[in-house]
This record gives sequence, C-alpha cells and structure tokens, in this order.
Amino acid sequence: MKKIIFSGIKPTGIPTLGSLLGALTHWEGLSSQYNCLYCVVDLHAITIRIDPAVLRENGRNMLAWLIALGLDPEKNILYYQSHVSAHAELSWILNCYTYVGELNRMTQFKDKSAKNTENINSGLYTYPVLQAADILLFQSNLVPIGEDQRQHLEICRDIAERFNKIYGDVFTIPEAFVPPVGARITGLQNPSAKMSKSDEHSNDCIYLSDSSDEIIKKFKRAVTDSDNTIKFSEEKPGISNLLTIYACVTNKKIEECEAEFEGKGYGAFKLAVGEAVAQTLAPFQKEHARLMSDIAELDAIASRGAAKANEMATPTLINVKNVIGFV
Ligand code: ATP
Ligand code: LTN
Repeated sequence: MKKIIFSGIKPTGIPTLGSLLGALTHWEGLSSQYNCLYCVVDLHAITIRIDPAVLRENGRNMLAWLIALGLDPEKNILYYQSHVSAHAELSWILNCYTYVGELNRMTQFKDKSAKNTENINSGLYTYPVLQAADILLFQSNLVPIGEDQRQHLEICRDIAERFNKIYGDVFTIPEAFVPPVGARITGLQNPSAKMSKSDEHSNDCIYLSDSSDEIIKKFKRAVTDSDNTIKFSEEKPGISNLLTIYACVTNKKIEECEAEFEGKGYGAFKLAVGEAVAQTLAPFQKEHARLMSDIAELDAIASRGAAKANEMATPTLINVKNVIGFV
C-alpha cells in the first residue's frame, strides 16, 4: 500500500512566493509514489474575519492555483476542508486530549494574536488541534510543510502519541517533510520575517498573480545591506533571501548562484532574481486564468475530491469513536 501524504493551505488570500517555494512546488510529483491529499483549509481560514464573497473567491482561486501548479486532480485528492465534516468532528475529540499548556506555547498563536488584538478568538487558539485532526484523520505518513509549521506538526505527533498510549495504535505518527532550501522565504521589505499572504504590506510579498512588471519592481526595491557582496550569510538576511529565491527558481545550488554573481552589483542581481521569478510564474498564471474561467468544473473537481477524502476518513473516525466508548 502507498504511503499517505497530507498537506493544507489556507484560503486567506493569494498564495505567495513563500507558499510556493516552501511548500507547493514540492507537492507536485509526489503522487507517483504516495497517495496524496491536498486540502484548502477553509475552516482554518475563518480564524480571521473574511468577507463571505472574498472567502468563496479565495477558496476557488486556491484550488485553481493547486491545479495550475501541477497537481493533477486525477492523481491527487483536492478538496475543501469544510466539505468533509470528519475534520471538525475529530478536532473536537482531539481538543479533549490536548493541554492548554501545550497550546500556550504555539508561536503562530502568539504572532497572530499580537497582530490582531481585537479578534483573539478561541479558534485561533485551538487551530493546531484542527490541524492535527486534518493530518491524523487520514493516517498520514508525511506532511510537506514550510519551516513555520514544524511546531504544529510536533504538537500533532504529541497528541497522536498520547491518544495511542491510552487506546492502542489508532493513529499513524506523521513525519514532517521540510525542504532543505526554501523552507523559510522572508519578506522583501522585512527580510527577518516570514513572507506571509495575509499580511498587509504588499511590497513585502510576491503574490503568484503579480504581473512581471510588479514582480521586477518589488525585487528592485527589496531591502538588502550596504556591503555589496552577494554571499549567503546570517548577517545578510536580505541578500540570503534573494539567493534562496534565485536558487529555487533556477534549480541551482546556493554556491553556484554566489559564483554567478561574484563581482556584480546588487542592482543587476535584484533584476536577475525578479526576471527569473517572473519567468517561472508566467505559465502558471496562464493556466490559473484558464481554470478560473470554468467555475463549474472547479467545483466538480472539489466535490469528487471531498467524496474520496470522506471515504478515506470514515474508518478512522469510526475507530476513534469506538475506542473512546461512544455507544
Ligand atoms: P497566512 O498569511 O494566511 O497565515 P501563510 O502564507 O503563512 O498564510 P499558507 O499559504 O497557508 O500560509 O501556507 C501553506 C504552506 O506554505 C505551509 O506549508 C507553509 O509552511 C508554507 N509557507 C507559507 N509561507 C512560507 C514562507 N514564507 N516560506 C516558506 N514556506 C512558507
Ligand atoms: N497551518 C497551516 C495550514 C494547514 C496544514 C494542515 C498544513 C492546516 N492544516 C495540515 C499541513 C497539514 C498553515 O498555516 N500554513
């Protein structure tokens, strides 16, 4: 039997170059070896307030991005989290096996509540439990994620181990799959913080839908430093981030990229990175536009995905209810 891969992405906006390089590019190509489920996690998205029309648009847009980036819906299970009620059901159950002390340590909760002080809701707090339910529901073996999600995978493993200790081998303990390069793409204006799609600073982010001109302009304005050497180093977060991006989109090693730009100025380097990114995104954008022109087909793909996901989730949910002792 093929091993199972699960990952999720929130429909909170247009995906960024960070989501692409840290996660999405690595999803494509796994389906020959694994049974892959990729979920647009709309239940997670409502931990921030979103206008209903925008959420609906974001959801379809995200599904279209997944397909445009190469996830064939015939070979991967693609669906919306809210279409499979087992996610929410298992999440409640797992809440009762998760300690408040554990949730208090979650850095994403601390960051997001600091950014959004007027809406620190309990969904934001128990968010990692729903994420654990997403993963454990399918007996997932591997979870491809960016660096920022490592802590959520750790708590998922802890919850699963605790549950198994009480009730026997109910859940498979999942492993994180974090790419060696690209797992933490930072902002172009603030290269010490993660590039994030729901942040307001649009110059900080490259959105997958940005035009070539916008992309090149944003890279030209990227914050760097004043020593004018193109070297990867912790003291040079801006240049290191640009090198990482260039290495990912050209499929080169960081050292090769350093050698390519040795003795060249920051201006030429930034332009080259911008052009390479624009060139990479162009065919995906075209395919995305094509997919968005047939909403009925997109919705049909999502309902076929949900039916398969539901079928796969049901035995685990039944087993969980059984071992707990529900009549
Ligand atoms: P939000 O801003 O709404 O919190 P996000 O952009 O941080 O969203 P998603 O797009 O939902 O997060 O994340 C999808 C996947 O992309 C996750 O596995 C996440 O770890 C990865 N990812 C997101 N941003 C980055 C980044 N800047 N660098 C590397 N990986 C990232
Ligand atoms: N929390 C993740 C999205 C997410 C996820 C998941 C990722 C929800 N459920 C399950 C992997 C597996 C994020 O913020 N990017």
